[in-house]
Amino acid sequence: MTEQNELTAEMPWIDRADANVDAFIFNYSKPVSFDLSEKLRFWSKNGYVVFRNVVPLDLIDQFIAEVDHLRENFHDYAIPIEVRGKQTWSKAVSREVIEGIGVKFNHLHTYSLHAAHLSLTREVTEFLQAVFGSPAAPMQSLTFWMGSQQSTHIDYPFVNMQRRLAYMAASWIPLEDVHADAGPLAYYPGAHRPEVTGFFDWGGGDIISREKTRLRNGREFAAYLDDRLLQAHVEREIFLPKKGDVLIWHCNMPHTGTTVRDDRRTRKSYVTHFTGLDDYPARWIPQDGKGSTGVIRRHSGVIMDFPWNKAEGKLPSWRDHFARKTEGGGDSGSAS
Ligand SMILES: O=C(O)CCC(=O)C(=O)O
Repeated sequence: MTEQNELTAEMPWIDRADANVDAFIFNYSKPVSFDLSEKLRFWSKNGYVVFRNVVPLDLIDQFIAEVDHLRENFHDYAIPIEVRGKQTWSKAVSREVIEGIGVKFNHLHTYSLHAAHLSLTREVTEFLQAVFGSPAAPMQSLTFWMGSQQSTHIDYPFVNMQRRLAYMAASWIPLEDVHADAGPLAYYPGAHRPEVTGFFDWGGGDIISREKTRLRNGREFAAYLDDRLLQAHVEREIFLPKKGDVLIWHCNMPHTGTTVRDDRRTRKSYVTHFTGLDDYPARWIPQDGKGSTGVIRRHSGVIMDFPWNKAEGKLPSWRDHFARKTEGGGDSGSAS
């Protein structure tokens, strides 16, 4: 069981009551390509930051082309997908499901080199390294074609493999300009503070949603959060980004996929859930010293392929990249 104090006892420095951004900046020596002081202050106050026009558009187009290929040939790949909250595999579903609402491709950062590079967007890895105190290390990713319409939630009850629970954050990258009728994401500025959200009890005082032991469900969680947000008078902000922008949110930031008012409109987007390398789940670290089918380092972040993934299941960009590395006599397990 995980109690409230496990979230609050070991928080990243910026979340602690004594956080001193000036002192941090004075002592910080890693390269940063933006005004880190301004972003850290904004993060501390609001629980999110946005970088505009930083994600290379050609990288997004390459990723979209690869997801198009996957959507066309989904039966050829055993890629994990989630359909309206249920985990399954691309091999196991029909075309109607793949093209419908409420579908997420999971973990494409370990199947597609383009996805991996999106996860390791420079501004994101630089910012998160400053927050976590160790290199940004993706643990999960989600790829959406349509608006998710997910009810209000916070990530850490579901994303809790990291060693210290509070060392988690997410990036959200639009793969196209987001239209107001396409079910944009919304979040609640300033609500990342535990005083605002409190702690939802999933059963017996546990703040984690565990499939086997939880006594409450996502609908109850959403109702709880909506009520807390109403009581605290926190208004939601609807995120209408342009392709090229990226949002990062705090592990305790409530967020929701708003209603899709026009289901002819796609809302292509790509989410990565991160921790810091110091908090990366130990059992996921490849034991052979090289990585099972690949390690990708870029812009100070690192992606380790899951030890259980199989090389045959990879999408073309990942396969080609690591094949080239092997042919070139380089390190087949590591790439930048
Ligand atoms: O993109 C969305 O609509 C929701 C994404 C989300 O809730 C998440 O990644 O935790």
